[in-house]
Amino acid sequence: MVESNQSNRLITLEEYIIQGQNKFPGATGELSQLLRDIGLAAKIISREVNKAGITNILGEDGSTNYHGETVKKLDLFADRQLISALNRSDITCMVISEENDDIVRLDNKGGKYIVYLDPLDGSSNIGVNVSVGSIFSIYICDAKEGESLQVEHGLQPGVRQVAAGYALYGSSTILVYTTGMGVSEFTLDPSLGEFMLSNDSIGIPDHGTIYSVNEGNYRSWPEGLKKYVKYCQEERPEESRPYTARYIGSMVADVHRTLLEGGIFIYPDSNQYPNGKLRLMYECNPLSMVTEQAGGMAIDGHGRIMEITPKNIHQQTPIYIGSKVNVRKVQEYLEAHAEDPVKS
Ligand code: FBP
Repeated sequence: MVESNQSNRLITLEEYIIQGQNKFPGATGELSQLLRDIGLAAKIISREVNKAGITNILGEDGSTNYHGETVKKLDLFADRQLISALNRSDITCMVISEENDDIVRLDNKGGKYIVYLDPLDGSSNIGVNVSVGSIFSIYICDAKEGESLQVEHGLQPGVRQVAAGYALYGSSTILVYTTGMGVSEFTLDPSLGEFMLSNDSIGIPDHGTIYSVNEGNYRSWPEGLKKYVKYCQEERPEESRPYTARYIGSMVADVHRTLLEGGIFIYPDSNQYPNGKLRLMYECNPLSMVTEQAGGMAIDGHGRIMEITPKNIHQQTPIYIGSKVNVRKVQEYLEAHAEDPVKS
């Protein structure tokens, strides 16, 4: 918990955003407003998630998304809440969301920002009361005055994000974001309905003893990854090995734990997912920006996630994200065994 050093009282998200804005005399306040809009939507989604078992919002909607995955009712509820919150203030011109095959042009044609959304990450965990989250990634729209908005305006590499973050609906609801100057965390106080600053500078340990990957796909992993997981499991007490395995199955929750405790989260390419499962623009880029801003690393097995030039708004990528020492180690194994055929 972080108290304001003047009055040792808790700081709200609103106050913190305005304090941040005041550091930049030229700031227009638009990005601040956008972060507030997302904060409001996260509160509404949190309220629904917390009582999902007693309202008719669990279960499937009957439709499928761009990836052929069954869409949950809560996915669509979260999508609607976030898009309507972003439509409230005329600063966002376009939204790209996991739940919409195509770009969503908002009423604010002249809006300055493009927002990518994974409205509810970890859908497979919704019905079993395990943490889920909402992920966002914000870019400047470089469309010229009067130019009609196209997909291409959204196809910007992760390094061009101006802000990114997530809400995590777990034992408590938190909002974590970066605008490129470190990572801040806010915890929702339901009694006040306010996000209060709980950590104003998240820093990931350089090395961690937790590895997080769905070992169910082990047989068709790259050989280098198989060897890395064997390395994690070897008895070397002097090097704190074997590591511990943790896998929640909600990327937001697995990456948040990795930010706080160190280690690595991995979703590799495999026979089932030749390009990886997770989505570059609304899962991997935003969580990579947060992780890098916290002092960590995020690669696709070869290079930096945020330097990938996107070709499709829904494209997937393998991801290895977390503490620098752990990510560099797995990269060594992947490069050393890059030519090895997969022995499935
Ligand atoms: P969505 O729920 O937004 O589709 O996200 C995909 C996801 O649930 C990630 O949160 C998670 O890391 C991964 O898929 C789990 O996949 P698997 O069940 O194959 O391990």
